[in-house]
Formats: sequence, structure tokens, C-alpha cells
Amino acid sequence: MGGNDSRGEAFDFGEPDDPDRTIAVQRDSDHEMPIDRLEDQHPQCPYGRAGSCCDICYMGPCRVSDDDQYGKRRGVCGATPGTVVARNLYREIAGGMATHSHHAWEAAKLLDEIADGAVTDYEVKDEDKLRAVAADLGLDAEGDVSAVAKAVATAAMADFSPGGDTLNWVDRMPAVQRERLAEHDLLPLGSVDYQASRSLTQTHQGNDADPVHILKSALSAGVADGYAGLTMATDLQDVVFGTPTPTPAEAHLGVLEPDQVNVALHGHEPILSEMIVRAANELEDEAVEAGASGINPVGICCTGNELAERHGVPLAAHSLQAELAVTTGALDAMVVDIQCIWPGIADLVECHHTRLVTTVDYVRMPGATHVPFDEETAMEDAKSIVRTAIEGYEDRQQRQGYEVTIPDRTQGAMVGFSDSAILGVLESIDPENPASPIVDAIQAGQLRGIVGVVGCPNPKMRQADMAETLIEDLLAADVLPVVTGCIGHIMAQGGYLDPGRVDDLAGDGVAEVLHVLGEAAGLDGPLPPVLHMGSCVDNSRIGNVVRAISEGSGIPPSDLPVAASAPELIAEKAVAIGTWALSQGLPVHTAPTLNIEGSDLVTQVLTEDLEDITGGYLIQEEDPEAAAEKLIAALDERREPLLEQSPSGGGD
Ligand code: BF8
Repeated sequence: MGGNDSRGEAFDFGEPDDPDRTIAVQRDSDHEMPIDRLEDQHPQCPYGRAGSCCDICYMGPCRVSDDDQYGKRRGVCGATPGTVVARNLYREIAGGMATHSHHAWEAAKLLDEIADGAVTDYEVKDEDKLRAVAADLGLDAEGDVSAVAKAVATAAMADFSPGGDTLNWVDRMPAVQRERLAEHDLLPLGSVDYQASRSLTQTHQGNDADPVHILKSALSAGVADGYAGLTMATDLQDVVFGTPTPTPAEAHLGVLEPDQVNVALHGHEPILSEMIVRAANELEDEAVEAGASGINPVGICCTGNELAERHGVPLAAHSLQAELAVTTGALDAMVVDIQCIWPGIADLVECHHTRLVTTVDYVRMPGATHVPFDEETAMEDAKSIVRTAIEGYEDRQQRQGYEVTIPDRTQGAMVGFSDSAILGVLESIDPENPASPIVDAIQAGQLRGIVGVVGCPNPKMRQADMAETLIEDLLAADVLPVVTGCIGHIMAQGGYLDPGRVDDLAGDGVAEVLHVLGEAAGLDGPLPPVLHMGSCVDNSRIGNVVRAISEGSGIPPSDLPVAASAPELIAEKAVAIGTWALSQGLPVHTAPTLNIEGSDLVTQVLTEDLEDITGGYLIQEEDPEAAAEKLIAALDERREPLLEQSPSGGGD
């Protein structure tokens, strides 16, 4: 983060957003939206919600639960509720791990191709990060950039070798926690591809029936997700696309422009979206020839976060609002890659001119145009996709009586708080030890703790403003929330990423910390009340900050007042991320509650016993105020010993 003195003015965001806006915008009277389909699904299956349904063999499905209301005590094969619930959970986590690590694999392959010169449309943008990652992995970090890039890419790709016993990226874990996990045999057994095949094998009918053993393997899959998925993806994306710095961005559907070619980029991998943004710049003239005043790329879900944090591209919508973006009638193309691409979008584009473009071989949708996107022909492919959007714009102009209704809603936000940006600010206060400003603020009683509030917008929880209420309660209690994923969009839309709202939202202690950090960052004002740290793979950035504070202070991660919350969890990926956070020793809150309540044993292991093993434990709570109270109590428990050690003996 640099010392740009004009930034204070640049971040004049005006009045905060209407608090009802986020909910209101999810309904559209003319079209069926996810929230309507959720209502249609009621009542939902209670056996599935309890994790009690076993459908992995054809003697079933069996309903197996410790609660007689939800099933019998044994499946046809004799499986207990513990076996069934643990097995179902392990499969969820493995699904998330496989998906994140496949994302990381694409980034590793790209870096390898850059190093070999096989791909020329991309380059190494952040050489410092490349060398830092190489050094952390114990590789030769000196010398020619291509050689270091090749070494890092080779180490990354080794983490995917079939049946392989290597997981290099686990070296990015705090050493103290790695040792703790090793003592309990909780480190991944081998490459992430091995972990993926092992998870399916282990949970096959008639294999592992020991619930605790299954949960241990599930936890290892969470570790693999955190390092060979999240951390590797963020590391390599920063190397190739640059490490984010604080940047202003507009949020909400009002960022669509009636007289421009609107291209929504939806999904997760910046490999595609970065190139589309570049191609859009290059094809402005063609858009003008078609009668538009320009091309307006906007971001949806994690692609939105990736583009906003690096380029300030507008954050149009979170995943739950993607369909709503189509209903504006202003979207000329929606270009998707992987993950969180809901099939409802394909139904909806049939009523509109919007071109739905799929780009990845394993993500296809009926009604979409498939344009294969290849790194070797990236710019050419991206231009062809942007030209499809221009055609969409021309089609929009030619439709008689076609209505475009863009909500008059935009909200300014400050995004781009990467780990290196945050640590850079802390270093500017204490160059010797960036942990000390945080530990000092905790010991002075100003900062009660930090909570990573991450993940999805679940229509079940959206109706209760779950994320907003939780975050407001945390802030008021002097807890600093850091956010990623679609929660980042919710926060941007609600004005929580506006530095001007610090004094309204934050307790006096955390407000003071944000003012001090903002001044140190040269922002001429405070940091925003909520720090946007990026996409869902960028949860690794939270891990890196925790690691730096832990290593700088000598306090293990499990003794720091740091917790995680996925207050509106949807995806298996989010369950995998939560499992990684549990492995790192953190209290982890989820809502909706995980599908584990069919087994008393699994519930007890995760909510209680695990604390003695990794330091982490699960908090299941669907009421936002109660969730905030439980998280604050968890932070206080870890803060207490630090207050006792403080020079003044505590600040409260
Ligand atoms: O990976 S927050 S709905 S977009 S799963 Fe999906 Fe959830 Fe959004 Fe990003 Ni993360």
C-alpha cells in the first residue's frame, strides 16, 4: 500500500446504501428467482439436513440418525449414524478440495507455460511475490525470473501427481501448526489428486466405517484444500496478474450502463476474465462502430472480486444476484468459467438478448454458446468472446419494445486489502515486527479480535440479513471483520467498505485502530470498517496474515483471538474452507448449520473434542446476534491470556 495522499478524496463514497436494498434486489416480479425456487422446495428434506441420508449404495437410501425422529440406528449394511454423517461430510469437503485444487492446477499450468515461453499473452507481473513464494517453499529464489517461475510451477504441479506423496504447498502453513497436525497424523498423505481419489475410495460402501478416522481424513482434505487449493491459487494468480493494493470500486447492479456493451464476467479464474478486460479495451472502436459508447466489463461473484481487487472493475452482483443481472435487460453477454454458475441463468437468457458464453470444457449449459478458451490463444479467444457481446448489444438495439431497467443503485467501496497490503501497513508502523501493532492493540484493549467472515450469499440466510447483522455486531464490539467471496459483494453493496462509515459502525477501540492504520497507509483517513481481502481462494490471504502475526509474536494461531465465520454458506467449497480453518486452530462458525446433526458423535467431535487436537472447533448458529455473541466469547477466551501478559495488565 503506497502513500497516495489524494486517495482520501478519491474515496468519497457519499451516502451509505439503503439497508433494505440487498434483500429487495433479489426479487423480480416477472421472473422466477432463486428465492422463489427455494420457497417451492419447502418443506426441504430433514434427513438431508441432518446428514442422515445414505445413498451411496443401492440397498438404500437409508435414513440413519441418533435422533429416532430422523431415522433408524443402522443402515441395511449396518452403518451407524456416525459412519454415515462423517462419510457424507468427508465427501462434501473432498468436493470442495477437488474444485479449489483444480483451480490452482490451472494457475500452475499457466505459470509453467509462461516459464517455457509456450504462452505469450501472459507474463510474470509480480516478481517479488514469485521470489517470496519460491523462498518459502525452499526453492532457489535468486536468478533469472523464468528459472524461478519454472521451479515454482514444477513444485506446484508435483502437488497434483497421481498417487504422488508430495504436497509442497503445506510448507506455506505456520510451522507450529504443521507440527501440531503432524503429531496427530492430520497432514495430507500425499498429492491433492491422491487425496481426491482416496476420499472417494475411503467413503465407498463397505470401506471405512470408523467415524473418527473418517473425520481425521476429512480434516486432512481440508488442509490440502487450504494449501494446494486456496494458497496455491492466490500465490500463482498474484505472480501472474499482480498482487492487489487498495483500490476504489463501485458496487451493485447500477454499475451497468444503458448505452454501453455490458459484459458480465462470472466465475472464478482470472485467467479468462483478465484477458476479456484487456480485449474489451482493445475493441472499444468496434463497440463504437456498433453504436455503443463503449464496453463495460463488470464482475459477478469471485471473478468480480478478482477483477475489482486488481483493476477496480465494478462489482455488479454476488452469485445469488447473477440472474437478476440478466433481468435488467442491459446485459449483452454473461461470460462464465467455473464454479457457482447457477443453471437458472440458462433458463433466463432465453427471454433476453443476453449471450451466455461458457468457456471451460467441464462447465457447459444448455442454451449457452461454448467458446473454448485456451491460454495459448488467449487474446484471440477473448476478442471473439467480446465480439459476441457486441453482437448482443446490436441485437438489444434492434429489439422492438425491449425494456432495459437498471436499478438506480451503486455504492462506492474500497477493495484490494491483500495480505501484502495489510502487512505493508503494519510494517510501516513497526518495520521490525509487523505483528506488534496488532498484538499491542489487542493488549491495549482496543481490538478484541479479528474474524474472517467469508463465503456465500445463501437465500435461506439472506432474508434475515445474516451477514450484515453479524458484522455490525462484531464491529460494535471492537472486532475487526475481514471478508472475502460473495460476502465481499454484500459488504460493498451495503456501504461497509466505505472508510467514511468507520465512526458510525465501529466501536471506539477498533475505530481508533482503523484510523491509525489508515494514516500509516497514507490514506488521509481510516481504513474501511470491513476489509475486503478478495475472492474465496483469497481466504489464503487471511491465513497468511494470521501466520505473520503468529510468527512475529511467537503466539500460535490457536492462541490468537482470531476466528472464522461462513454466515451464509452454500457450497461444498465453503465447507472445505471451514475445515481448513478448523485445522489452523480457529473457532469456525457456520450458518446454515452443517449437515451433521444426525450424529451425536460427529457433532461432539467437531464442536468440542477437536479443540484439544487442532485448537479449532465448530460453532453452529443460525441466529446472527447469537452467532456474534458466540464468536465474541470465543475471541475473549483467547484474548484473556494476552491481556494478562500486557504491560498494563489489560485494557478493559
Ligand atoms: O467461491 S462465495 S457463492 S462465488 S462459493 Fe460461490 Fe460462495 Fe460466492 Fe466464490 Ni465462494
